[in-house]
Amino acid sequence: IESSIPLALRDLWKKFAATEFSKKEEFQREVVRHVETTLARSLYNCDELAAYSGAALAMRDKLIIDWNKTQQAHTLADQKRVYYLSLEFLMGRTLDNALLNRNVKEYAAEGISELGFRMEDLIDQEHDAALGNGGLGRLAACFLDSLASLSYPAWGYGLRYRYGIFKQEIIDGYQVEVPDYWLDFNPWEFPRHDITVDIMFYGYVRRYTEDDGSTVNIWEGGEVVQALAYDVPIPGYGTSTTNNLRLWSSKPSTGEFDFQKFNSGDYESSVRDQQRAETISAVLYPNDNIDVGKELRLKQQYFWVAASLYDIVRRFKKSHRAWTEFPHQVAIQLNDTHPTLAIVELMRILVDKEHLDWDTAWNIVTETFGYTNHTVLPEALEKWSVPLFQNLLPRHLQIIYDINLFFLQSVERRFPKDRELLSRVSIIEESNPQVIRMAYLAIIGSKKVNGVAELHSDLIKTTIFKDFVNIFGPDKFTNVTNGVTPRRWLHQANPQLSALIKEKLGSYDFLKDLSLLGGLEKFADDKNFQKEWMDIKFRNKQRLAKYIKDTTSISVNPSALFDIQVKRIHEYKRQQMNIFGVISRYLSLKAMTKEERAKQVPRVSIFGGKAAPGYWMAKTIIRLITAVSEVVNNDADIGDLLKVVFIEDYNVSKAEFLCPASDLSEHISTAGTEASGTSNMKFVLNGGLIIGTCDGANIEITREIGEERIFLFGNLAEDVEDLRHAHRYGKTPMDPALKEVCDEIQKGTFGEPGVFAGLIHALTEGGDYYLVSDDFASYLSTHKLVDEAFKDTAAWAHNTIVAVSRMGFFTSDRAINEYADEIWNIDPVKVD
Ligand code: CR6
Repeated sequence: IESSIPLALRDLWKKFAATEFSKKEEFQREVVRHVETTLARSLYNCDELAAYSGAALAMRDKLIIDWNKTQQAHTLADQKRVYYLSLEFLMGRTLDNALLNRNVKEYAAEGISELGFRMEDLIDQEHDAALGNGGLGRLAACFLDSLASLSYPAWGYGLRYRYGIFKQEIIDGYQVEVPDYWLDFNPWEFPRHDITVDIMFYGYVRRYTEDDGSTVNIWEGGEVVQALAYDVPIPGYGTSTTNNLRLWSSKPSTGEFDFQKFNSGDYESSVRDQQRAETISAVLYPNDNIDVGKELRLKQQYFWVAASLYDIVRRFKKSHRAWTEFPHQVAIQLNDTHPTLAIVELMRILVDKEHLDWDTAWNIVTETFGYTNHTVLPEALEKWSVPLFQNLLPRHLQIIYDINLFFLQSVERRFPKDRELLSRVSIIEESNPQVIRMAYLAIIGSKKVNGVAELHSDLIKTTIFKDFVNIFGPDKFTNVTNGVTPRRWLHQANPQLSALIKEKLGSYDFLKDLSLLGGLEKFADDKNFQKEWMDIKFRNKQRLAKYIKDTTSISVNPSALFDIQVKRIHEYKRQQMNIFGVISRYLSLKAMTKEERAKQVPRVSIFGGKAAPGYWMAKTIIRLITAVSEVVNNDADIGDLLKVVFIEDYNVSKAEFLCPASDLSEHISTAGTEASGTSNMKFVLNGGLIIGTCDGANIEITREIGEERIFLFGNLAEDVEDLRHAHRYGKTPMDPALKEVCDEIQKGTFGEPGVFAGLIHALTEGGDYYLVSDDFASYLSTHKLVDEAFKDTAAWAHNTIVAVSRMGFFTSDRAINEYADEIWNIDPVKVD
């Protein structure tokens, strides 16, 4: 490419090429320049927000220079790339992370302080980028950090929602949703006005025969919407690799307005068309682990998948390789079934547009895709109604029918006469209306299918995808246990702990190779080290106590045991069991004498999490938590012995200061329901212990850190079916302690009992599907063990140090290396 540009021009360009700041004064100059020119402010009206903006823009310039270098290096290297398709990227804030990943925070903070601000305050000005619901979206964000940090040539593709996950307000104890308009100032994205793709919807399929006798299907769309690319640079840690996250935004394809309508005076309808187009990327669906089957959601999925594939194919075609080379240049990972249409769209491109024969195209497709399953919950498995699909994507439906036909024919050849098998594995479910089972399509169209923790990967093989293991053989199915990035979840969230670890291990190398934490174990009994370790925990708890005081006016004692459950509110995650446990503790405390009370370990029970706006039970659970907190926190008999706090609007930034402040965190889903969980990893990595069920990644955490360091309780996944069965046939009397709790609620101790009737009903007539009663006794007795263990500070310190030293496995770097080696077949590219 270079040689096509005249030497003189190249020299001139090089002379004036943008340079990166690399010391304090240069950083300060960039900040002031941005404040004065980009933002048109001055020394006299530069507030914290303007100073944040200046710092962020200066940092962005630095990232973009490395981003350019990286993209050039990747083009030159011409190696296989991976594309991570995810409808959710829960990025949180960027400034702090970028400063730390680029190792400039120290001098930048000094520079900011000389300019009259505190870096901490500026960091706090940033709005979270909350384009996700929970674990799945945050996992995608951790994976981007690891991909860049390990120098893999990788792109993320997602949607640029104008509104991320709603903000949660608690009003009179109830959740109220407030829209999250986060784009008023977002310095981290670059609109690419030159990168647009027209995306079709609706219309019909025209079929005709070519001169050579072959049939051609042409989809003539009804509606056309334009996808516009926004690029977000993703800096790696300790490398200049800066990858790209490309988010698509929708707009009308004919420009601002339909001018014909506009000129003919039909102004309103031309504006309506524009709004209709913009609606596609307007809002993130706020559901976690539940499928609602709305047409707009399917439009979002196709819009994003079609734009991304167009982009990927365009990049591939620049290399003028044969189509059969495609899987050697491109790996596409489907984050859950949301992007499954990519399989169909690539078939459409190869067959209808590039005129490959079906089998060649299908071979390419099935060598390209990988599918990650994130749940076994039946209500979360995506199914699209055939009539809806027929109307919106008529050609894609035909292709799905063909994929299904050829698949079922091959199954029939191998398992003749097994009619039941055919109907069980058909992509089309014969319900009324018929529905398309997206997970089946994803399995059939992918090379590899993985679950996200060992138990989960085993469960999908033996339950929901059992037939497919029979058909394809076990090798198609694999496990990649989730991980979290230690850059954000240790170094950034808990700088004091990270610094202490560095002091002991001699360097920050553990942030790149988390197994080096193993070197801490030999200090686990060192009294001085234990003290420094516990002092840091205490300061993090003090900081949280102050936050709780400032935001809720509840006073909590930082010496109390901080017990935290923060995650989306879901019946399967069993926040209801936690709050029932809190009520039970309250009742026991009330029944004690003064002397007995004096021996109890003070507790602060902290909850946080959003309920999907339409999930009534989840909202009732929040209401019970807030109701209990009103009663318990104001009971003079109880004082500091028990406090209950609900943290409003749990999000990534709040997770960053909650994780370092826990003594105990709760991961108590009904066994077999939580695919992995990732906050369990974050809490242990920050020196907290966990109480949990034998579910998801808790099991592997136990294997790594040792069962003496985790408070496991409850029934096992293998027993769940029988227990549910027993409930259905009325064979399970309610646990007596739980009965007491229910009676107390029904007495009105926590306000009008009618409000909570649904929760009680679920335990009784509802058949206790999540087995709260079955696990309650062991849950309570395990909490007693926790109290006892907490009294022995030295042993507690020892256990948390050993646990942290053995958490190396749970870095997302390990997970990404596994994907790279076993699923994607990609190698890193060095960027100098
Ligand atoms: N809700 C799982 O429930 C897992 C993440 C990431 C989830 C959770 O256990 O850790 O994915 N599943 O793998 C889905 O979103 C479907 C989640 O976040």
